[in-house]
Amino acid sequence: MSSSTYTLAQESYATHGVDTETALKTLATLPISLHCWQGDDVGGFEGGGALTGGIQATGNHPGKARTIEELRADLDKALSLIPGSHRLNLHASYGDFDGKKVDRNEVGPEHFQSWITWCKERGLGMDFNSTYFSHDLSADGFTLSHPDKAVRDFWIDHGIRCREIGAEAGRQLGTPCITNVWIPDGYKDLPVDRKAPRQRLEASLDAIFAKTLDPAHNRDAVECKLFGIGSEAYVVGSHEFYLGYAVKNQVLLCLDAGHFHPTENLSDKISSVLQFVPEIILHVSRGVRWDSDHVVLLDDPTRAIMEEIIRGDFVDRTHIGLDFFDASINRIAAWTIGTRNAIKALLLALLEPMEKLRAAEASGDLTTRLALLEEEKTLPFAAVWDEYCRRQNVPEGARWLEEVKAYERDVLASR
Ligand code: RNT
Ligand code: ZN
Repeated sequence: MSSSTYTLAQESYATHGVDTETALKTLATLPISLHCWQGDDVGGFEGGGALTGGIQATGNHPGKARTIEELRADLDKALSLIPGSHRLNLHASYGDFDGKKVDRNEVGPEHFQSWITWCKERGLGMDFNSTYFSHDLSADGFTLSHPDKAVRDFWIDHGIRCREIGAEAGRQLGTPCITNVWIPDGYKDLPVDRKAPRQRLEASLDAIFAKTLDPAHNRDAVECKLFGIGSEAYVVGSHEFYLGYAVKNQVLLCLDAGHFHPTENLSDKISSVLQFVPEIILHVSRGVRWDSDHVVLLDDPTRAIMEEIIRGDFVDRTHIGLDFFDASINRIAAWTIGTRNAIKALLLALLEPMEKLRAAEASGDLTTRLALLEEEKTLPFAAVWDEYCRRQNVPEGARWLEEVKAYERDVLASR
């Protein structure tokens, strides 16, 4: 769509009291943390085996990144199609290990220096995740809550080292690294002792977080979950567990859109949680019947999440990350579709006629509130989105797809 179409759209929004220029300016300041693991089906570079921990990347689309160079090239391609300045979200299993065996309790900033430099060259911030799955010592389904102290200690060491990596990345990049803890711990079938693993998990987390790090460099997050494949009956790190832990210790809570009962919405949780924890991180994702990590759509749940962040003025306390992994389609397209959709949802939220909506609600005019919420859905959003893409020098509309197809032909096909 042309710039003159944008001018018409601008006028149309203005009649609703919305300034599209302000929306575009704000949008450009909101980073999304792109998860490295969409690029290789959560494989990582340890040369290891299968993905475990109750998460699954299904599909077999050709061209999966097999090396750090390939993953970086693919990320560069995706980033060139996504408007705005963003962040890279790394997992500890994605270190630059140079073909050597580096166990999880041995990872350090040196294994991530080339990633930090890569981010710096591109003006990206970095976020980090400790990797508590796809490992011999997580094979029986327990890590930080394991009954065997030796196993727990191994994973505690991993957690401590990951925070140090995060802090070093944050220091060098000049923006805090959010280091997230998600563990797969749980039982497929009914436990008789739900208490002891949770007590052990709390003690393990306390040990990991014992050292105070500068929040300008590293901030800690814990990710709650309802169930996983193989942990249907009991998840040690449940919602209540981590909410309690985050409130008590004032660490960040990570809310993943696929981690709740299918009839629950993440969006409703944001304002409750932020009343009691300092900040949150989001894993914007899409569960289809289960925590299936489908590519993010521009759907109502995603829109509602972004609306909450904007309406609640939570931008400064919310770190938006993505968490999906689809191996059945072009992986770069998956990144591009999901990230562009998250950004579109943010833009839609920024384009709401908030003054009018607030006034209607405050005066008890709930008729007007509903009417305006429905009317905003058919405002000329596409023209504003295309204008944003143009200003950010990325393809408008579906033109990015041609570039992905060309990359598939020229690069991915020969892998
Ligand atoms: C698993 C969690 C977790 C993982 C990533 C790979 O259910 O959502 O965030 O998806 O760490
Ligand atoms: Zn997640």
